[in-house]
Amino acid sequence: MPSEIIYMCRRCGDLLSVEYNVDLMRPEIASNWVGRALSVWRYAELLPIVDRNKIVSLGEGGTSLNKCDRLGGYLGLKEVYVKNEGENPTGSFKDRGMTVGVTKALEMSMKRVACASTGNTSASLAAYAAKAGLECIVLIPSGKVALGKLVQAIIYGARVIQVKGNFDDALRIVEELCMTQPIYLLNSINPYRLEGQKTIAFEIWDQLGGKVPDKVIVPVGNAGNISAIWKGFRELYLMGLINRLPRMIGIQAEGAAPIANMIKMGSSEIKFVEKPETIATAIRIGSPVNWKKAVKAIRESGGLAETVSDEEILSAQKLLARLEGIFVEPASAASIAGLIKLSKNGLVEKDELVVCVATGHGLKDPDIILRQFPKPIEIEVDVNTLIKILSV
Ligand code: AN7
Repeated sequence: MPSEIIYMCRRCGDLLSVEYNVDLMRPEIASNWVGRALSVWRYAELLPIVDRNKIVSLGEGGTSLNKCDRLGGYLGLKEVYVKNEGENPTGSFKDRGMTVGVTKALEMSMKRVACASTGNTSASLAAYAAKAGLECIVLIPSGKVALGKLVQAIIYGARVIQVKGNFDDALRIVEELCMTQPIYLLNSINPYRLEGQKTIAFEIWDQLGGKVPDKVIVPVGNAGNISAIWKGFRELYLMGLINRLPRMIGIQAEGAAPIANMIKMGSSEIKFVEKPETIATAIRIGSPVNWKKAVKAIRESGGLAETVSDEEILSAQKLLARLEGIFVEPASAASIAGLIKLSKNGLVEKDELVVCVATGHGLKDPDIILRQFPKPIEIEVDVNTLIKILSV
């Protein structure tokens, strides 16, 4: 029942997924979308909200899809695109899920919402809870959340609680909290959030004028987003709006790569990482709750997974900023680092249309940049000094 507060299947204990009446799965639905702005709610027919007048929105979605010719040229690839999710209201793709999830919390008359987070989920939930007038509780791993994200959760008025453990530990206890208290859980075990996030696929399809990418490259942490994007493409296919599907490519940081390791080994079992470690704190996750959905997305689509080192992540972050003017946070740069590695290994070919999903804004994590560069030079107010300096 859509009105029931439930996160896991009562029979098998697995996560749930939102499925729509087959009558909705027709190409004619898309004619409703044409007159609406590019945004999450352009695709309202395929979002699980009953009363559209009660939507909690901050203007999420409608992010740019940038054709990256300088990056493509550098890699010898013809059609590289970056979907810049940093343009969302709180600076990450999480807003797509929260507009749906927090609206759902209101539909269910919940007064309090909560999540565990590596940073972006908490920033996003805090903002949407503020807009909705709900009390927000966020649990974050002590000292492992990028400054910008922490600041966001604080200013939006969330109750921020640091847990002496990692994200996986924080998620475990917030799940327990929400099972026993009337608090609505908005981590990605909540299937409504993934519904909002699947609109990344719809927008890519719209922005490419109905073309389907050959490959979609996504950084993977808790593995909700890659699952959601795959669901989006599959729904377009079920509606008869596209006649082929992209290959889904998941990228994880070397020190937090249970899914990539499993896929690369062709294994049927996952080995969670007990002490995940990476500079990309957003994806510093060892036990991704959506792993089954993500593995299915990658395998069903004929895709693959790859790991990248912290060094590769930072160098891809710099490269994207300098070649394309797009500043993303380290976790997002993992998708670019993945593209670089795969193209070097011949796993992305010259003529393929590739879309990298850049999940969050670079300003979220300024410390990581300052640590890598010297302080800018300082001069007296004197034009001759300026000219002298510029000439060397
Ligand atoms: C920038 O905020 O898990 O694979 O708690 O912030 O759907 O988990 C963040 C994840 C990629 C991974 N890029 O997405 C959180 C959190 C950025 C992110 C991911 C996250 P999933």
